[in-house]
Amino acid sequence: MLEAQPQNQLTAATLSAENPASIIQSKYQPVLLIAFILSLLALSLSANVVRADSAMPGAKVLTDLQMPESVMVHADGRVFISEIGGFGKNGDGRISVHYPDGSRKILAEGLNDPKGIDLFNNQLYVADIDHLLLFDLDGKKTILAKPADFQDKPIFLNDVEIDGLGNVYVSDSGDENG
Ligand SMILES: [Ca+2]
Repeated sequence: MLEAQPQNQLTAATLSAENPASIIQSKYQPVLLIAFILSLLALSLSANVVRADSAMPGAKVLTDLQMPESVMVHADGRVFISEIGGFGKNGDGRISVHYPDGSRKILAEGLNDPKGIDLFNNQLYVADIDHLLLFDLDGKKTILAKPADFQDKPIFLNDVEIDGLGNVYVSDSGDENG
């Protein structure tokens, strides 16, 4: 039988009564944090987003992004991208929206270091360091979870995923020690 890794923690906190979904916090092992940092370094060297099928000639490349982190595509073709801006610099993060016709707009700005994003019921969930934010597709912001709402103080909220029931899962990579 496998024994649980002591550095892996899985905790849960319940959101407000209006939203019965739960937040699952998990802390990755340090090696994953290192891999994440390396991926950030790679992104900072090539700050754009390329469709995975970009091996095809004429593939579309999205540029002029400020340390892009996560990409989520709406069923109607809109592409949402979290942009960290300066890593560790607050207030310069944003969410941009890129339309199939090539136009773009900023859905949200003034964020800190937004990372994981997910779409559910036409709302965009955003993990921003120690807050879980929710934006409607017009950019109206709701704070879904602040630091005190988590069982363990969030340090480095990273990925976010919503299951089919509306439960919200968010990973916390922790500090340099995991
Ligand atoms: Ca930032």
